[in-house]
Amino acid sequence: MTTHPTLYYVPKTRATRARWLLEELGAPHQLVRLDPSKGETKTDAHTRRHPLQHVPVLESAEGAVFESCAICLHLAAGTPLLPPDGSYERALVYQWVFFGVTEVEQLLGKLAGERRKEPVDAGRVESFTKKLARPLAALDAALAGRDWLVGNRFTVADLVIGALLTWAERLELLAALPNARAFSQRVKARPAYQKAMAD
Ligand SMILES: N[C@@H](CCC(=O)N[C@@H](CS)C(=O)NCC(=O)O)C(=O)O
Repeated sequence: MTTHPTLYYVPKTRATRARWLLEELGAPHQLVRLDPSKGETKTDAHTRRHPLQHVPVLESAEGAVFESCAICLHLAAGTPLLPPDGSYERALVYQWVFFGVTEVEQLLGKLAGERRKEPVDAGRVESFTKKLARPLAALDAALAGRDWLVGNRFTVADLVIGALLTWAERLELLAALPNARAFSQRVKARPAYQKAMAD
């Protein structure tokens, strides 16, 4: 009997990337939704899957893999969502994935955290907003005159950056960035994105 990989996830977190990618691929899989408020990410079983007790984790017969972008790049290998190994386009996919998680994601997380605090520290909010301006403008420029970031078809780069730019849009950071805004609309129109976000 073939066992399909299992994705352990929490809705509307970084696990959504892997959840969304599985929907894009139409790949057979099982989903296990964990509820952190019930301690379900802190169990011994989940700690064996992820040493930091985080999601997502993809588990297959060979073992568990964590880190959302590693899971996405692994699942996309050999599909149109990831250009051929060694190609320039593959390098550009890596470029945007790492750009997303190192230059954008950390700051978005800090800004979102600051905005949730009471009272809000306006100085810190402004500082994170300012730091985000350059990487977000760089993405806006990269998207000028094109629908997708690499090779003008949807790839893992668009999925990772799409998850971040839709988040940036919810934080109202795209007002002056029309290409990024239009990209965010294209991303949100994808049925696989909608399915992954509907949990
Ligand atoms: N760099 C990791 C981040 C994983 C992470 O921080 N996951 C958070 C959700 S965004 C989590 O598991 N939270 C649940 C918990 O802490 O119980 C990735 O991209 O997979």
